[in-house]
Amino acid sequence: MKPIITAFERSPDGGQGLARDTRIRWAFEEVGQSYDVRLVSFRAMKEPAHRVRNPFGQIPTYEEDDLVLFESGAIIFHIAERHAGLLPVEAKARARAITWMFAALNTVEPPILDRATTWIAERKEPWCAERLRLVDDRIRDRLGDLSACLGRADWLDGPFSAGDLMMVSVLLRLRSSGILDEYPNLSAYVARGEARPAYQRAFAAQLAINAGTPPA
Ligand SMILES: N[C@@H](CCC(=O)N[C@@H](CS)C(=O)NCC(=O)O)C(=O)O
Repeated sequence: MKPIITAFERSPDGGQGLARDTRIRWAFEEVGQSYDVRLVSFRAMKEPAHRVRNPFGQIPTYEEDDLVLFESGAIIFHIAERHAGLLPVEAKARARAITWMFAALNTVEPPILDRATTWIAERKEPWCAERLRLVDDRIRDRLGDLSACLGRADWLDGPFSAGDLMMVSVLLRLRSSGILDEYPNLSAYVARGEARPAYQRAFAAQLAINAGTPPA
């Protein structure tokens, strides 16, 4: 049985690839594992049948036989543990790649998500511009450090890994803000991630659903 993931029946981003099923699809494509997708509406996500998969009523989830997982980080780690290609074999390099997965999710993604939430939920508030300025400063703190760490390297620690997959996925959310352009090596890093054939296939698959032309 192929693993099954859940994705939005209709993504709020209209197919820009920012919903987190895209990062799972990308991981599957990198390791050559085919998968099925169960599409869920916003209403269905909050119903008991979906909360069995994710207690918070969110996507993405992962099902394989009687194993059910949620949290994109846990799902990608699970995929990377079971297939070659996303985590180095050498123990210390592997531990460092996993560290970058956590850094992406725990250190870099939070202020980026805060920006999205401010924009979506608070943009009509009179203090929104001031709040965005503060949030953007926190993002710049993180990007400045990340940019220094990446330097002129292609990837964060040796060959492309699940750490890069996660970091690029997180940074992609900044594209429309223009902030990423202030860090040319990070912009180029994200572009390198997006140029990978596996990412292109993942992006196209989610776009097809959101454009109403899923593959037969
Ligand atoms: N930390 C979770 C976040 C999951 C999440 O926020 N999912 C979004 C889509 S990308 C969602 O389901 N939003 C709808 C909602 O929360 O009601 C993960 O990485 O999987």
